[in-house]
Amino acid sequence: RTPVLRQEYRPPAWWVDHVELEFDLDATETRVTSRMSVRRNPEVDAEPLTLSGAGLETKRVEIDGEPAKFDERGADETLVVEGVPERAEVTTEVVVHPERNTALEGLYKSGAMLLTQCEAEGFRKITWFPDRPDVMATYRVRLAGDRERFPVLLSNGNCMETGELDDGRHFAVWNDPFPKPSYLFAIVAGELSELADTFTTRSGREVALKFYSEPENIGQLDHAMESLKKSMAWDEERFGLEYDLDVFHVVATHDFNMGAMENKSLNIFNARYVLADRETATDADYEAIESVIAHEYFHNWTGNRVTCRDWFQLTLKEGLTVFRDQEFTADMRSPGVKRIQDVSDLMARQFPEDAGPMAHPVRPERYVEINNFYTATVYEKGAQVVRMYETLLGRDGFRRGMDLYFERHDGQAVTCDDFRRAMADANDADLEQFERWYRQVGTPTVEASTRYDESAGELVLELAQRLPEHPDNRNIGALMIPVKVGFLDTDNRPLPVTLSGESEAGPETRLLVLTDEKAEYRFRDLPADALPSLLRDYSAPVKLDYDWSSRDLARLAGFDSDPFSRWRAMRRLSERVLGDLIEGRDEHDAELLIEAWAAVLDGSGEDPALAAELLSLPSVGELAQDRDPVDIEAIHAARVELLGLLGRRLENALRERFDTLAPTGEWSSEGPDAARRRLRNVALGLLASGGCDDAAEWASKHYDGADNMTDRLAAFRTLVHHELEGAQDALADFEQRFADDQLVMDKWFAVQATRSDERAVDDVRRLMDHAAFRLNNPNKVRSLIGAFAMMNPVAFHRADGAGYKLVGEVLDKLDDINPQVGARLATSFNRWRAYDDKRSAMMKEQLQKLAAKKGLSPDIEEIVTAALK
Ligand code: HT7
Ligand code: ZN
Repeated sequence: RTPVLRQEYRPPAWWVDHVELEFDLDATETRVTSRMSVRRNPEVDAEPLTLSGAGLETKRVEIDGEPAKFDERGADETLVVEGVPERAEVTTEVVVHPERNTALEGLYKSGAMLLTQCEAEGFRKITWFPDRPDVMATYRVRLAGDRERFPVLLSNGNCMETGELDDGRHFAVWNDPFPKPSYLFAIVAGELSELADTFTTRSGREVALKFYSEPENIGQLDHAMESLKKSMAWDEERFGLEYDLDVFHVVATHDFNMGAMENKSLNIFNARYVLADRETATDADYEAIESVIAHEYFHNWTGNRVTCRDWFQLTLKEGLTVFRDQEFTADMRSPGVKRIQDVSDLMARQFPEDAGPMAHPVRPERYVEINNFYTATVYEKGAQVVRMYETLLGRDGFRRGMDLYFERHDGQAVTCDDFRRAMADANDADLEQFERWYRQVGTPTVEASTRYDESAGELVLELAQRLPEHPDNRNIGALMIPVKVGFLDTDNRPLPVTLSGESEAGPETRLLVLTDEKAEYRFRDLPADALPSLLRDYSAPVKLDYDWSSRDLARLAGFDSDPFSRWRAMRRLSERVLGDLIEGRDEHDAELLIEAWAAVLDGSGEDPALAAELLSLPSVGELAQDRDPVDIEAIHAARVELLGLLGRRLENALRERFDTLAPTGEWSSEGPDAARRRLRNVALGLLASGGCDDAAEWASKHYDGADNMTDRLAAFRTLVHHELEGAQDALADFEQRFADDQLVMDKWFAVQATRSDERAVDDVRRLMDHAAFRLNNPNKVRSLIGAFAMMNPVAFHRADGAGYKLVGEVLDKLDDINPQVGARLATSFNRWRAYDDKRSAMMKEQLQKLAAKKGLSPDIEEIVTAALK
């Protein structure tokens, strides 16, 4: 298939100023009439009006009320309308079939509800339209349907009118005064319960907030509502951004391809990011809900009011909005812990993508299927790129840039270059070189070395940067890389960082900006043995190459003032020990690691959440990342051995922590209480890893006595993953207790799918026949098959290929049901070349089988072709 290229962007030949849509709703057959006010774009060469559409049954096409001559081209899914004057009203009428739509893009059915998903190119599955984000129109929408089946009828904007029709039908008219791209369009129709509240903006406008769910879940919406109100207040405070309409709606659905969607004033959410109560949601769920609610709300300005010119600019809205939601969570909870979690997530998910067959810049250059580019690179690395603006310009400078961005571009569809220019112009800064971050592929490396210049009495830090080998990196040149540095003295106290030639003592953390391939920085008044702490706060999305001794890593892990630096040091130390164990070396620094963990446990009362982050080992998947060939069994065995050692050697301290962290007051999902639970559950897991005698008894007691899902799930996981006595009872109890709760059953599936035992393959096969499992439900696919393929390398890479076969079979089916979800799963075969010959051949076989499939979706084809290349 021919890819779309970024360089080939052309402005649209036609604008659409306004659309009137009419929906005659029915699950089997919905009729959609569209009246578009179109206008020729005088700035481009004349072309006939060309509309996009997919799977539409066209009934009528008219120009200004008269039948039009048109050409429907199935191959490129377009409708070319001949003879449209400079300005005209173009009417189309089509029929679509929501019930048959298993891809969950366009108009589809979830339970008894009808709803839409339009980003990126789903609007064309609803009606003929120039379905591209730079065509922005106002929408007026009339929904009509059976009153009993669809008592609630929602669309974007304000409700203008409702009324009764014949035959038990009714209607509602919605008007959205803000011009928007078609991907932000939405409707929802169904029998839904409502939780209502209000928010008064700082300029005194009252906004009606309404959350909708299926009636049985109405009691689980409060946390999401509170999160929304916090988000609205935070965006006013931090960025001066107020909500602009009188209503804001959120609807929860169980059938959704991603997390949530920021449709103008009608956000649609995967139920897992809305519904929560103490019995069914973990603390992590509570935090994720708060952050996704914030993310979608923040899109109202960064994405909706100012949108993307084309899909290559996706990071303009996504990178920026992820940065904003990360900052929000940092403010609501613990900034240090949040930073660690974001970076660790980047390393676990984005680094492999950056090193894999689908590697692309944060602003991709080409795509076949845009849905494949909603990636960790565009989102998470994109957020790190945005964070670098703030690091370079300071918080106030960043705010000035944001203000100018909105002043210049409100109501427009723009590019990443427009954003960068606003940042530069608002601060009188030169950010030309910064543009390279948008073009480079792969994770850059910064090599650092230090030496002491005796004669000058200066400590010298040398930094050099390097991009990975990739054809697209050939003409990039040096990046602009902010590197925050600090130094510790021999008592592990921070030292002022003063550059040679400066008269006053510098700060404890200093920002260096590396703009050349190599640079040397000279510091005065530092002792020769000062311990460098580099890339504090993870100030740039790079790999840092510096040769710390294990002892120095332990010092940084214990005493650096920067939480991220502490976490990274601990991570490196454990990777070093694990590396030695994997290679079968007898000499290793496990004792040092045990000491460092003991110190963390000892001081964990101060910040249990940070302690929980520090007391973790890299996963088998992360350890496999940089290895070639990968020996999964050896990695897993080393990890089990080290966890066992840590569990045994720290047993007393762990027991003591488990006891002292027991709850004393009322349950709350808030930070301190959640942090206490978190560390307590880490302690329980380690005790089980250590094979401590009464681990089974403790875990069962913890399971039975749990009054919240965090504890119950942690105990359940410990029992099942360590195959402790009581695991079978817990499996049965959990299943029976939560049989009616789809979201909790997802957890039940995921725990079994991630048991790092080769028999997990057979369990997954069996569970696919469970009454609660559906292959056409993305949450179920993700929790059982996705968790197995992505988070259980031990079982997925089973030597006889049973794991590959299972995932290959599922992919074959998913390709027909939901290619978008299938394509994500297909990336589990990306590293097939890094395994031993037998495994490698078996993985390749699955990829080839898929590639040979007749009618393979472009989504899966793009992933499979890249992997096989
Ligand atoms: N902007 C949205 C991205 C999206 C999506 C959401 C739900 C289903 C399909 C989707 N395709 C793309 C979500 C976000 O980043 O906020
Ligand atoms: Zn987003």
